Amino acid sequence: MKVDIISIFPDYFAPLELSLIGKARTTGTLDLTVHDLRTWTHDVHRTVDDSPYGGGPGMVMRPEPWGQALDAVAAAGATLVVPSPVGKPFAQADAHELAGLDHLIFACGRYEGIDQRVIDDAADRMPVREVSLGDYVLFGGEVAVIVILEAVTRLLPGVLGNADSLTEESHAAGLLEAPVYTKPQSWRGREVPEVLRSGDHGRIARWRREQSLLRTAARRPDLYASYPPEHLDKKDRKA
Ligand code: 6GU
Repeated sequence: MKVDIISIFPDYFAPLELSLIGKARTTGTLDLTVHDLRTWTHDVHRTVDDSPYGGGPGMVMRPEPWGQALDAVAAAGATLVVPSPVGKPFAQADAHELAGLDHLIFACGRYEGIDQRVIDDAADRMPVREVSLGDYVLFGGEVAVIVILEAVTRLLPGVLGNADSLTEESHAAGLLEAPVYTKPQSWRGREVPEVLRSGDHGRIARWRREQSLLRTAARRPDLYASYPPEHLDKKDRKA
């Protein structure tokens, strides 16, 4: 997958050299380029912002550098992703959709956002997705891009060593995971649940399923309520 990120803070993306995203880049699974938006400014101050039409606080990103940046980076088949608190909430289903695309361009807004005409103009040429991470406001899209890229990269073929991880995840889709434990068996007087040490794979699967349902009902009543009833089996209802 090809990814281009455009930002006025390219240094924000240093962590994308690390860990599994770094490895995906080394192996060629992820072809990632970070661009400095100021490359496409032409004044001595390399200005990217100006005051908003209509008045109000803060500054708005000017359209000219963004237009040139997107002209330079966009190729046929690219999808533009614009992180923004006014976007559609980003969820695992969106991560799966993005992971199926060949070329993503991330446009990182700062200040009060990017001049709307940039998004409208891009939408004439390519699919555009404005996405939000949740109901709070960040300084800019940079951290959101790191979050989205992490969610997408782990879904690319070959990135997760253990293919079972994704299979299990899709089986548990829409529910929170059960608690997990490792050695030692006893720690600060707390024991690992007996069932997990039983070696009885049927019992273990049933216990995890029950814990998932209990956790989801208690912590995420919204998710629990929208869980498709046909995904509940007879044993779930008993539990
Ligand atoms: Cl994606 N961007 C910004 N700037 N703020 C946010 C956000 C994104 N999601 C929640 N708040």
